Amino acid sequence: MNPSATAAYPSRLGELETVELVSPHGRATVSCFGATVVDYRDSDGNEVLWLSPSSRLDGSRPVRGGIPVCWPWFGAHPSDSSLSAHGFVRHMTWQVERLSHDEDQALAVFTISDDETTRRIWPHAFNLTLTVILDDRLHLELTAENRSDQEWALSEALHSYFRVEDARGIRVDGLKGLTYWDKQEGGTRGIQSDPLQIHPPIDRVYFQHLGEAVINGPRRRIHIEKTGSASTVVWNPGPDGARSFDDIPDEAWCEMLCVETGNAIDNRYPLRPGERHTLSTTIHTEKTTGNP
Ligand code: TA6
Repeated sequence: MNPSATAAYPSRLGELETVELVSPHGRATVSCFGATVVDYRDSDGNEVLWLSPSSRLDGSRPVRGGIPVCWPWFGAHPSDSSLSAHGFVRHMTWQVERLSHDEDQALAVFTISDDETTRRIWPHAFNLTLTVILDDRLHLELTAENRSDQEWALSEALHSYFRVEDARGIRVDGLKGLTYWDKQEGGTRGIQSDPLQIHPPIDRVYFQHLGEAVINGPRRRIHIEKTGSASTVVWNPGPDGARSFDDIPDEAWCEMLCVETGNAIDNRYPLRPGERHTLSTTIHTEKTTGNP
């Protein structure tokens, strides 16, 4: 257990500049490239997030793993297939605006706003802030501000990759009864009749999910709470899918599960000039004994 909290910058992971947050209950590392949390460990030093061993760590590509920020669109761009999936801010370097800590909590604020490069991709004035707070939990708050004179339609996600012992057969609680859009099944829709049991591959967007999701592992539960989010995305590429990603080792697919906090497809929402919206997630682990 760390004596007290600290927030240090810059440190490095590969070629990426990072911020190190330490609290008495754990530690977290955030890359300025993409404002991506690349590591989060609980008080016993156990990894909560999964980072691909073959992720690029040189800014040439978004980080594969951790919590990439998908904004201002989730998935494929709604009308322009030449634009990259999941928006552009995970491909860019954010500013470190503020670091602070007290006895128990460490905090870092990252910002990115429009410039010539972003306006070539997306012709709008905006400001985006990611606040990362580490105390006995990890909290992320993504606040978007519409600084333009037009209304936008937004979709987004905090695309969290969780480390699991084995994704096969793991149960995710909180999604029962919800309607989902199934990318794996060509965009068909279904209703989650029972608690979700993971049988990779899976790639679904659950709609109108406003509450907590819980990943039940053999030795721990991972709790994912949220606000400002109506969608939860569940993804694991499975063995065949993993082979199509050159930054995911062939056998690594079973040690990760994405349970993402966002607003996507049916939950896309308008942001009017001058308006702000905050999407947040809070993650903590709970040790369990015996069968999940
Ligand atoms: O969030 C799930 C998903 O949209 C999957 O369809 C899969 O493409 C994954 O994201 C990874 O996307 P990326 O653009 O990071 O390769």
